[in-house]
Amino acid sequence: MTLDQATIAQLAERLENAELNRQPVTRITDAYPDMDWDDAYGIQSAIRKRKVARGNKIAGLKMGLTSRAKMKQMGVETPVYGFLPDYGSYADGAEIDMATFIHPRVEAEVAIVTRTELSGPGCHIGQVLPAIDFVVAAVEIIDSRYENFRFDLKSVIADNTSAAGFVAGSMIREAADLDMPTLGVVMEKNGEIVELGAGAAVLGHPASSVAMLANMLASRDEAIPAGAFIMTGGITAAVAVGKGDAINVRFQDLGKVSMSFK
Ligand code: 0L1
Ligand code: MG
Repeated sequence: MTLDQATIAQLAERLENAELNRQPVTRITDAYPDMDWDDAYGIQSAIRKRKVARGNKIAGLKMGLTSRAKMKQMGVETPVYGFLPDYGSYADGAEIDMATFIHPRVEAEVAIVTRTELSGPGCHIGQVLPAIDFVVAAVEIIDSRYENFRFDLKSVIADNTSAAGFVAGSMIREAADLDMPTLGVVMEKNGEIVELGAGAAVLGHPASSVAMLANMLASRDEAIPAGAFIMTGGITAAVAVGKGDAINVRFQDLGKVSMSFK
């Protein structure tokens, strides 16, 4: 770690205020170019503690930047993880208030709910598959707190990987009934197809993303608890949304997820 606790706390406050007040800020590595990965996850963890202290619950965990399309879109090379605050959970079909966000984007994901705890290091897909309770379609709403989504990997980790909301579908399936890598996804915006993809876009298999999450958490002496809801990462590139837009995502074997923005 290169930052002291007072600076970590101050950066967590700055980024959380940007979220709560919908006022974007410049990326934090401009001011702290020497910050390291522990600093970045330390700031994210301090934001999480601020929310929990205020009475928010943690609805789940997320992996981000798990596909080539997303890495290319954002100009980065490594997956990242974050947490999902409860107030970002929207029902399927919800009309979502644009005033909640700065410049939201949506991406289609496979979500996995665990039955048993998973811990690293050394966690692999062979341990993840039997630990899955069920699989559900989901759409993540991301909203960077940085101006123009301009960030680098450490800045975006500190900003809780742009997590802002999610909508889960209503059909739940057992992992054994799905071929997750070939599971197709079609995203429509206002009735037009804007993105297409398949589950393999997520590190070859969405369950591999869960294994990677367990291994990344292990380096902070944490594990994935039983019953965790995990967004495994975008299958499609993220699509910008604005007032009046309707999003409908069809998932092969998992039904559809829709929402609109007002
Ligand atoms: O969930 C994601 O893949 C987002 C990770 C952060 C990068 C971004 O804001 O696009
Ligand atoms: Mg995502």
